[in-house]
Amino acid sequence: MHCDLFCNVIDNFGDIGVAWRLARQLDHEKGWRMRLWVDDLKSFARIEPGVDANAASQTVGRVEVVHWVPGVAAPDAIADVVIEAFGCALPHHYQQAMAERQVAPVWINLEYLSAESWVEGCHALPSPHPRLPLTKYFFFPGFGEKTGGVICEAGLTRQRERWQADAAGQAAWWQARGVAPRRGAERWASLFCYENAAVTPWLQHLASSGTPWRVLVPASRVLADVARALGQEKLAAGDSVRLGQLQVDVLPFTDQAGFDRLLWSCDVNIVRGEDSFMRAQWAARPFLWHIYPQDEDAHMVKLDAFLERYTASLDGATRDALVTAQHAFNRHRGLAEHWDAFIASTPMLTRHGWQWAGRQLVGGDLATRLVHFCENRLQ
Ligand code: TRH
Repeated sequence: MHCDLFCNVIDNFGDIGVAWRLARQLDHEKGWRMRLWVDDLKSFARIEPGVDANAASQTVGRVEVVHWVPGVAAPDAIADVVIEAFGCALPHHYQQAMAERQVAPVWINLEYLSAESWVEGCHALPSPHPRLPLTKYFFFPGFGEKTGGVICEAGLTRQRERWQADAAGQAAWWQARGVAPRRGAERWASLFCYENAAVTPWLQHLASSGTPWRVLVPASRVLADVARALGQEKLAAGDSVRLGQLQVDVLPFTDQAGFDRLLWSCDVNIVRGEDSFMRAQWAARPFLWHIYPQDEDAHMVKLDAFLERYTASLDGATRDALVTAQHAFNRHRGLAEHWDAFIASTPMLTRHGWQWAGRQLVGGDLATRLVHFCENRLQ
């Protein structure tokens, strides 16, 4: 099966993060020949060091990666399956060539992940082209068997369990990256979120708390809020600063496997967007999600839809602690005040995280559901 996957990077790393993860999985696990068209190779190279940001065409792993200049670069051959990630528009001449192909390709629009219930009614709906004999299908990632599912590589749980059981291996891995080993009862948190005014008082709260905390921060948009808490003018990758009970280590960006290891190493993870949000769930540890902000607070509806599902089987006190902390963080105020209650509920949330992660793959992961869907259409 040949597949062209198109990705237009709107901002940050989530668009390419999801597209790259899916391209690799379809290649490695499903045996598809993947060609990934990306309009922003610089962002891609930040999360995949094997990418040459200046190459018009290259092979990374076994995936063919093409620098897509919309309106200029046009695919020469039409694949069996054509995926446009997040509604990026396909070139008109490519659509024309799709229509002229002897067997029309399966055309998929891969949508953003949402836990909202309407997703079940919209997943897999066809949309006939207004002029050409082509049909595009909306493929909605989601939670539940009537959606497109969520991205998860085969064997990920085993890899995570091996990592989390190997304290010496973890210490060696971190030491090789200049991060000192865990000190006694020290707890670790990762912080990968957008700018957020709740971060500065929260870090100051950790600095004066009864527990030693290490916060590991990939060098990203939140750094100014972190620097403010520590009384620093600026922070950069490699910096390590102490304030009372708190030590903050600023990390360089790594590839996606390295990012997983960060999440697997921490007691609590703070993540954002779409892909790191899912990776925190696969880490099976308590997490806070800084959801991508949208106009008119539309993101708060999405946040609540997720929290409703995620907390459905939790007891009232644990649910309240989690939901209150999530709301405070996403409203950019009050995380410091609600942090201790959230942390007190982490033993329950850790157990819950394990069960939740296991349940999300009933009905298959996203790549498996996508392959079945495309194969059925092609028959
Ligand atoms: O970067 P994000 O905020 O991305 C997105 C985009 O903004 C997108 O337009 C928006 O619609 C979406 O959010 C909701 O967050 P996300 O999705 O978590 O993507 C981050 C990616 O970066 C993820 O694949 C993990 C990866 N990553 C690394 O590979 N190495 C690193 O060191 C870090 C910190 C992240």
